[in-house]
Amino acid sequence: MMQLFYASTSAYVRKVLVCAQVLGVDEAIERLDSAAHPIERDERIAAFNPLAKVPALRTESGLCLYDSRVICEYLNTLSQGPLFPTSGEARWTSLTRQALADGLIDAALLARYEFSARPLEKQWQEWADAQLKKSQRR
Ligand SMILES: N[C@@H](CCC(=O)N[C@@H](CS)C(=O)NCC(=O)O)C(=O)O
Repeated sequence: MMQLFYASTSAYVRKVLVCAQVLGVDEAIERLDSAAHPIERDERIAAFNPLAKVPALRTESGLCLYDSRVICEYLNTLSQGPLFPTSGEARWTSLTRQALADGLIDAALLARYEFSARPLEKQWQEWADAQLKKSQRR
């Protein structure tokens, strides 16, 4: 059984789990509880990933993989799936699409942290608005 440090609020974790479901390997992933936070380090995750971020996956052979990009490619390889073609333009297109998805999540997360992780006097509305606009632009 693979083990995944999991958080229901993490869009990166959701991306990994959507890939796992599409690839038919989600049943082989045990979800481990965690409390990733940019200030309060969760040592349970840090034992897998020195950045202490989720998602982090331990494979059946004991390899610790992060971040979500690496995990998604790994799952794809496991099931010889169609999500990441191994060569040619199709590969670069799929990796670029993933970079776009990650960029949208990065922007949304920065906006969220601005208000959930920073003390009130350090919050910057313009910064959060600019991040959120990234996820609304075409
Ligand atoms: N590039 C990473 C980003 C992961 C990430 O930032 N995860 C957040 C949760 S959504 C986290 O663990 N934050 C804790 C921290 O910043 O230390 C990925 O794609 O997996």
